[in-house]
Amino acid sequence: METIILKLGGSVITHKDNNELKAKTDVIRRIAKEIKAARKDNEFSLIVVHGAGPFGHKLVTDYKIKDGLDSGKDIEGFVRTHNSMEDLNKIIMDIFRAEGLLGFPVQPSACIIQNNKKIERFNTEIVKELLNLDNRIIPILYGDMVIDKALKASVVSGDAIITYLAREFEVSRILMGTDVKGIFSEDPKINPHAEFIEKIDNSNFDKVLEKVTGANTVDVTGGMKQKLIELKENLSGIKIVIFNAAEENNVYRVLTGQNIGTTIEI
Ligand code: ATP
Ligand code: IP8
Repeated sequence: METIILKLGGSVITHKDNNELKAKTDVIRRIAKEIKAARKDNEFSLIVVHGAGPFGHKLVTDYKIKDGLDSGKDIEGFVRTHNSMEDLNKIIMDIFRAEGLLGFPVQPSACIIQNNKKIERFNTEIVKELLNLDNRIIPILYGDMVIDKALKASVVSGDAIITYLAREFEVSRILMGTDVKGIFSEDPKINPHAEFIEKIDNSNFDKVLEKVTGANTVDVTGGMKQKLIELKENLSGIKIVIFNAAEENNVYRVLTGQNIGTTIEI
């Protein structure tokens, strides 16, 4: 049976655009219903990873802890950012539960240690065992603040978690839900005439990357550009789809194998 990783981008599930600490509960509910419908039609194991939006990026920026911890106030920032990510995760968990999904939170800060902003150790066994126990269980992880051997603590993005998991598990597809149709020749929010790119492979990757920028929002993990670099550095041979999860029915469509968004095969 195939194992799929689904990313719910911070831009989809929170008000990342205006930097407000509010979850888009209607969107999360719709996505939960679409996951449920897809599972009725197809059998697959699913891991969900969600981004932070302002619940993480705003706090890390306000406390100025992007590059590690220093003073006592930074320690407070580290703890409060993690607390805030748990708040967002709880909103998602409650909605998934209300919709009848068996979401199971796996707290990244309790199983990941970084060294200079890179994952050094990640105990993925619990995720593996949850999926082995019953494939209706959906482990849910998220971008978080974790212990860092060089910097005391640092941010781990949902995207870094995904690439690590994908290398550990036999993942067939990574589906990255964001708030734009896929990858464009330029940021489509800045240039509405930017050209949509349907397929990225080794022949056009570098050219595409030149034109991709970070997010226009408060984002300490590098936005779309860092997402592509992360994927290229760590994953080859896995099909990745970047798609618009803010658009109705797209999560259902992509989970059931319909062709939408930008496909990356590198
Ligand atoms: P998070 O990382 O917080 O989970 P996310 O996964 O939803 O969020 P972002 O990091 O916010 O994704 O990146 C998505 C944003 O990237 C889009 O909203 C878009 O404005 C921006 N972007 C920049 N360059 C491009 C490009 N060439 N093609 C598509 N989007 C781009
Ligand atoms: O939104 C960032 O995760 P991302 C996590 O997946 C924090 O990049 C704490 C800012």
